[in-house]
Amino acid sequence: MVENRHKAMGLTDETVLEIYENMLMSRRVDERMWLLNRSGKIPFVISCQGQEAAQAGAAFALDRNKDYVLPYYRDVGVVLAFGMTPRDLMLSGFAKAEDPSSGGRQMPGHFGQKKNRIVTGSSPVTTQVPHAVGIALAGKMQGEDLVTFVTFGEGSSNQGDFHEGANFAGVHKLPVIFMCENNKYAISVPIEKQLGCAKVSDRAIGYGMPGFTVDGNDPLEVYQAVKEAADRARRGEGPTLIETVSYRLTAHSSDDDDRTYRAPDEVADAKTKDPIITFGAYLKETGVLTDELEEQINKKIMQIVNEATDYAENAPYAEPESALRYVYAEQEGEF
Ligand SMILES: Cc1ncc(C[n+]2csc(CCOP(=O)(O)OP(=O)(O)O)c2C)c(N)n1
Ligand SMILES: [Mg+2]
Repeated sequence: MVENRHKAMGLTDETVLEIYENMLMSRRVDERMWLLNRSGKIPFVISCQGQEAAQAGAAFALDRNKDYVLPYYRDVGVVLAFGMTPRDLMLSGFAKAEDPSSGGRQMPGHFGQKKNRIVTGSSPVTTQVPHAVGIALAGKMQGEDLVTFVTFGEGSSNQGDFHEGANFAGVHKLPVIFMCENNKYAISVPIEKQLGCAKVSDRAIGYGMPGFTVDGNDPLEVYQAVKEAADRARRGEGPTLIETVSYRLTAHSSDDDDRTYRAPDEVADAKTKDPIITFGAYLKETGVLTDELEEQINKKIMQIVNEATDYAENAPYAEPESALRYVYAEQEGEF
């Protein structure tokens, strides 16, 4: 038996199993999207594969009934944990009218769902960062108990939006958690050519906030860091920058061929640290997961993914006449 780390952190067996299920659901939805793309059924995929542990660990450390999330395009695990369903994600993949993010108007990965406080984002990377800071400012001014959680890639942490948002949050001690999902690439550009500093988290000191780099393949380590950041934010002590280090296991998107810029050995090596495998092994070693339970969970997840796929594939597209809806103001009652 290995050391039971989750118990020491105050997490129950049920919670860590939920975290694992979230990771597995994210992976299976993503894998299905690739199959659908390669068989010509959906136009585009941008993957969460390799980042599920960071996403699940973080989301479970937040208050999923109160906090606001401003995810970026790979955050399948975050949005699932905040209440988006596999069916919702598939509706977006197929660009159907019922897609909660945009009614089939935006590319997949532009998650938005008002009822779950998932705030929609734009395609220019990092624009969600100042939005998260603004929501935190509004919450503070209105005396609301909320934290905003915003994610972005390490390449995107070079955009001005990150620096302006981080500085403003630092000055005003706003309840924001900045989480950089460092997957070592920005499309074809490797980490060594992206940053002048050693770690993304080194930037925190410049904005007057604590910065931490954690193992993005370990959901428990991420959980701990985000929990402490959320507690700090709720105490009025301001923002935190967390960098989760993992590896992008797929090409950048379904329109990219990563064989042109990285060696197959590098990807194969990263797959040995795949968080789905390593966290599954941890749960087995601590006696939380058995072979039978694993089989049951897999079966349940595949059934949900199959149902979501069928539903979305058969769902109607938006009416062409509705194309300008949400672009121009409409008469009251028209929506
Ligand atoms: C402002 C802006 N510049 C460029 C792009 C094109 N683009 C989309 S994703 C991406 C790479 C982002 O890399 P990173 O932030 O590391 O995120 P990752 O995709 O690796 O998760 C780029 C350059 C964009 N969408 N917006
Ligand atoms: Mg990246």
